[in-house]
Amino acid sequence: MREFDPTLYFITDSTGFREEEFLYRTEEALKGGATLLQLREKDKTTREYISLAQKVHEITKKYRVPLIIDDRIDVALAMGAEGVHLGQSDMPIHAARKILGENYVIGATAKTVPQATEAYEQGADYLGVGAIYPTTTKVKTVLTSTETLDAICRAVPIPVNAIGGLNKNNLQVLEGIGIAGFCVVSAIMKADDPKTEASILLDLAKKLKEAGR
Ligand code: TZP
Ligand code: MG
Repeated sequence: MREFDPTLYFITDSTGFREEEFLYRTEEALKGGATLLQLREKDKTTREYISLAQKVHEITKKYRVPLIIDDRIDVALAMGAEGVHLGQSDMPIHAARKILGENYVIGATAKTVPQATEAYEQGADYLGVGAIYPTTTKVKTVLTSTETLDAICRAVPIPVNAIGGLNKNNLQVLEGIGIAGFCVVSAIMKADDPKTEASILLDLAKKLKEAGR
């Protein structure tokens, strides 16, 4: 399996940014210490998605951070990303694993313990669980309680990341839960200074992981 560190998982959203600004912010997040990066595009054509992914990949390679592509196995294969992230409406994990083989990171969204154990049994490498808080990022999701997050962490042996509305001021609810890290979109994407924000969040993520052991 490919190595990855889910401690501070930055998920991008290019909505509202010129490409240059988007790529700059993405690089700043990596400079600040984001340990894993997901390109998440919902409105791009396949060609646009691949083109942007190639540009982002040039950046992530410099920082030796794996690039995960949201939803699209074909895009990941076409441009040589390190992995994909699949939700409950995307390709089943076992089918994705069959196509991609062992050398790709495959992440899954899970909102319940049965979804989590199913994704694990089908070969997922990590889980994203949430939304912990309401989010301003465009997504079809429901809230997941921290009790469910805790139960999922106990139910599967793979890394579990919290996601949804998280920022440096509201992470206390994750204390004592055995997460491997957390995911943020807007906390970094929309920060005045994405690099500093990422470094603050990385520090907090490390402390949370330590406390959740
Ligand atoms: N899945 C559950 S919540 C979410 C996704 C993709 C969006 C999280 O975005 P933000 O801005 O960190 O709340
Ligand atoms: Mg999806």
